[in-house]
Amino acid sequence: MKRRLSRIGALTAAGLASCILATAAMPEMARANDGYDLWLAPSAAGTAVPDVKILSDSPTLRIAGDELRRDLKAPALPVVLAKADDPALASLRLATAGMGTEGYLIRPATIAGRPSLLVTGRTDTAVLYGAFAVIRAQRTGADLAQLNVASAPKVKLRVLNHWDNLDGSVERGYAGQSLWDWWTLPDFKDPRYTDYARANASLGINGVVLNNVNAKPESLSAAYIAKAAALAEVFRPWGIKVYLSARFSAPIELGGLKTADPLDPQVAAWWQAKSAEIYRAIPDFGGFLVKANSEGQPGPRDYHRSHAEGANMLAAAVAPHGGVVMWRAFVYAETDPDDRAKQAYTEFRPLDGKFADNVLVQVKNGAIDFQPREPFHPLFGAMPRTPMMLELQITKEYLGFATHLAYLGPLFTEVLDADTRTRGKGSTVAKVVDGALDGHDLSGMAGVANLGRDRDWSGSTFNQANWYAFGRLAWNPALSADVIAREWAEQTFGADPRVVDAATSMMMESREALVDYTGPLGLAHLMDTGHHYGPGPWVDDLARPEWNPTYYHKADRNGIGFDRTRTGSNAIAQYAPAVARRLADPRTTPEEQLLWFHHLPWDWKMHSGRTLWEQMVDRYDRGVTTVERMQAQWRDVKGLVDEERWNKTAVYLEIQVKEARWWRDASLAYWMSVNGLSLPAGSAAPAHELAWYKAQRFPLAPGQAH
Ligand code: GCW
Repeated sequence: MKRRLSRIGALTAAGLASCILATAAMPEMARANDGYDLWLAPSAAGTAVPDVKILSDSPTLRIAGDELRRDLKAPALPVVLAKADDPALASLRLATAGMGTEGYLIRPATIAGRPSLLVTGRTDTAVLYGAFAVIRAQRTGADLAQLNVASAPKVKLRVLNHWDNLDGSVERGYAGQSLWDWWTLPDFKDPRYTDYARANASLGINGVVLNNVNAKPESLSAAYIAKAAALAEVFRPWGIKVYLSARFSAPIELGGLKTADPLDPQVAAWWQAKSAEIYRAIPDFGGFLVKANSEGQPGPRDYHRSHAEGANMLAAAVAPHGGVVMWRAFVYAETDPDDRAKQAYTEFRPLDGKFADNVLVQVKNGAIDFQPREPFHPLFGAMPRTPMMLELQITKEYLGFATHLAYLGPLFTEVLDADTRTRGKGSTVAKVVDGALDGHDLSGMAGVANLGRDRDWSGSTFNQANWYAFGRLAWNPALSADVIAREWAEQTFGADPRVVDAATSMMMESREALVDYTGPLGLAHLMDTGHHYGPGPWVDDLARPEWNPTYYHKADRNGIGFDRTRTGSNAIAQYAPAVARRLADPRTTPEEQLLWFHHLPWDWKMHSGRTLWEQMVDRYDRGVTTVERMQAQWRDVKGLVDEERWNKTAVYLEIQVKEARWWRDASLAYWMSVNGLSLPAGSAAPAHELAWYKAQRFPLAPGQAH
């Protein structure tokens, strides 16, 4: 049964109906559920096949129809799927102007004399998105007969970045091997590729970068282009474009040229020919993602050319075919003694206005690297003439891998809602990213995928919510994290309010708990080397200064924190004056970012009246108790969630409780060794000596190159 459900994309309608009937006969919770079907698991209650009509035929509309037939409990009204320019809709005089090419409209309408629920949009893909919106509405309790929704995506490119290597490993991946079986492609198209596309389309994700930004030149070879083309073919009817990460030195490695200098005509010609070759195989190829001059990757700086010169050369190669270049701003160098948090801004800001029209600069949410909490990146709002693409990390490299429950909705919305103040109040990162603030048509959001071949795709049920939240926010950055959490929980676990309430509440506290037990009050980058999993605030011996946790916390006997004000690195000057003014003073800096911006004495008085040290300890303790509470909430829903998913989650929560204590204890043992203070009354001593924590090693932890 499990297998049949999971391969549902390949089933015929008749097979489906019998499958659903058989399922419906069993008590809901007795069914094993390995999570493969994500938030799209067929609802058991649907017995009668709904009346769904497709007015014009296309592979995408057929898919949309199948999805509705599969999922809908027969609604009171027949559902009609049609493109907005279908002659049958002419008398409705639909207002399609604001829909763009991907927006949908769902509303009751009389079509061919029959009262119906109309799902329409200007393109097939828009109608498909509408069909998924109907399914979502039903699963979250809406009355379909009353449905009247118009929705268009705010962000144009809604893209997953796979850090998948050609050997099947995934950099920072914690859900098994890569989904792409490069070896058997292009011949074998695993049905799972279709299921993957379906899940993405249900969220409106419309692009996929197939390979790691630490790219191998071979990914652009003829053999791999053919493999990428096979995936593109599977994804196309789901409205998904394929992109590739490009290695900047590929003209040397693949093309046999002596240089990859972007101003060398032979180099430009090589990329033009390569792009033409790709477009012959993949006519709707999206374009290139590039990590250049970052962490050892080659780039234009190797030839004393700017990032703009590098990006524009590639942009010219894909422009005739309608492609884009997503050029990452994640750059920092050990040769630059300046604060790492400042380096990307220093390098990129002067290039504003110099990028070609089809280039987006892709910027991580914060200036360091996907930490559990970072202030928003100062580049947002600082390059008004350049489309700024937001890069979020869905995979939890620094947030407990697959095992810790950390719902990232609040992290994502925290950055989207942050006010850059670059054009006065309300200049939020969301408005920079969706192009509204500075008037860009081209806009994008990228999420580093948390996907692999684990049956549940993401390594845990709750990690699926992070994929879900990314997709929903890329469609509409104004959605709130808790609305998304609830909506996901309802579709994933069913409508029982006890389960939905528990799951939503656990999710909404989880990220803050993780911040508390790993690095409260603005501390960051305290993890151990290589694997980035457990604590290592003591690490101070790595080759590059800015790889050491001690570089970030600067703790000594007198105090802790990174002074980024005028007396320190003055990184705050990279923010708009209104923001910088607030951050200049520790009293007006948000306490959760305090030690990111300030170096303060251990006895600094916090707003609570506690000393900084007391407050830190309190936060570590709060982190642990919150996870214990999450565990108790999950225990309360035992028997209300299928056993398979309940058990795995319960065990993962046990791991998380154990490891939250480990993080807390190791961190406190280290801070005490530095500041010579003791723990406030009532706070338990660490379970081990500091030396024990320092001795822990995890050379084989997943997600690293071995
Ligand atoms: O977060 C760091 C990771 C690297 C990653 C890099 C990047 C793909 O530790 O594994 O490389 O960022 O974003 O380029």
